[in-house]
Amino acid sequence: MQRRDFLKIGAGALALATTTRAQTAPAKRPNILFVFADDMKADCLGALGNPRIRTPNLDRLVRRGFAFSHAYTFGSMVGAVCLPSRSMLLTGRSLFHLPAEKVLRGKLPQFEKALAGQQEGRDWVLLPRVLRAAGYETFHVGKSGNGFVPGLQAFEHNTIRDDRPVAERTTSSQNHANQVIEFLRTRTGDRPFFIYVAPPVPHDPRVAPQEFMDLYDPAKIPLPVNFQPVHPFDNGDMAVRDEQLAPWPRTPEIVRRHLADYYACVTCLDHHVGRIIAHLEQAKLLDNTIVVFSGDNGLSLGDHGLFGKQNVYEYGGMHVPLVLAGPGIPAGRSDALVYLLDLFPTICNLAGTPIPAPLEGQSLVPVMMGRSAAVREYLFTAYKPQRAIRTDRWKLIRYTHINKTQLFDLQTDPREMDNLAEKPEHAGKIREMMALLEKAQKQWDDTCPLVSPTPAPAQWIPPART
Ligand SMILES: [Ca+2]
Repeated sequence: MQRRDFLKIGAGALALATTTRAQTAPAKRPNILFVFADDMKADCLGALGNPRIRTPNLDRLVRRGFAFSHAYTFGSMVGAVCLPSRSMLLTGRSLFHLPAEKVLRGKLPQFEKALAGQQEGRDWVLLPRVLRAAGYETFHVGKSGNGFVPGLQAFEHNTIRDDRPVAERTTSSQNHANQVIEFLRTRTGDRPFFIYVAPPVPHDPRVAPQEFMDLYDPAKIPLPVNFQPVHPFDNGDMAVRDEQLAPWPRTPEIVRRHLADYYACVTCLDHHVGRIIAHLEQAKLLDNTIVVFSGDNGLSLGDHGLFGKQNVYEYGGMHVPLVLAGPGIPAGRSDALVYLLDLFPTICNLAGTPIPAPLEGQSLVPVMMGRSAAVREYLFTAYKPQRAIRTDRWKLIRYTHINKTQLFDLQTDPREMDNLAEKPEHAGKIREMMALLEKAQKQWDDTCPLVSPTPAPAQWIPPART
């Protein structure tokens, strides 16, 4: 089905979000609170199936809202996966259509030219600008490091709280929640609000107040089932910053310690998200507020011997949780394959404002309203030389620098432990998935060759301990 067809369905499905209604009854538009965590693993909410972690407030959101179990950021060509992720969120553009990294970081003036349509004839739009034009009061508080600077500057109220020093990180979730509550307490007027709160949590350094650390005994946290001491081959970025957070070979003890610290930070974040939601309820704003919770990218914490987000495994760099709850959104779940860049058009739908033409994502409203089971047939992700394509059932990863392929049957092997590419009976499936990967590359303007004429050695030897 073509994008326009989906948009037509979306507009028809959601009575409160039609353009006509929005133009005639702007006062009824919902408020939007968007909580965007930093390095948020897809499998770290209690209500989404993790019995070890305590997330009571986000669990309540999941129970009354709509959760997408297969949500992904598109990928990255730099180690800081956060940067393109946050840029795609606020521009609605896909990875290979983003401006250069320095422009995203606000270090070059080209972005303003691009906004004016002077660069490659493109007509750039930004989520905060679109919502502000639709009558929203827009507020951002979040980290500046690896944030999308021109996007953040487009907010009417923009407070950057980086909280880099470790001592401050313990109260990072609290500080961000305080800022949001203060904004809600002191704002005047009756415009709907769009709040984008993006604390650097649970990103490392993973520290939380002791009461949260005390909830998790590392000895009682099970290892990931796909734990390995060292990733079995060179994935193209084996010693990037995040991978150096733990020595090689990874040990069960260090993985458990990292998981305990990570869970403590997530529970702390959950607590302070709960404070914001409690304030909305107290102020009688919650009934007309859509709450969105997600994260900029996933993370490996011992999975496959990896510790960072610089990979395309399912429980690695690109897979994130995604929950929406509020007026007009039914309780439900979907395993549709969705991107974070689908949120821009989705939020436009929910806010009752037209979807700008340049957006590349799909509104998820038809899925939430039960009018459609999917928005796309396959999902493509990319990280440096790594390329992945997945369908509902099958996943192929191609490491283009070493000409290595992995094939997984996600139906029977969701943690990607049994590489079927090494079994001759799957040659046909590999050809089929490689063809799909090439199709996706053409669709998204990715020019990376899938076969290297001069492949690097696949073996990787960890650096010696100093
Ligand atoms: Ca991140």
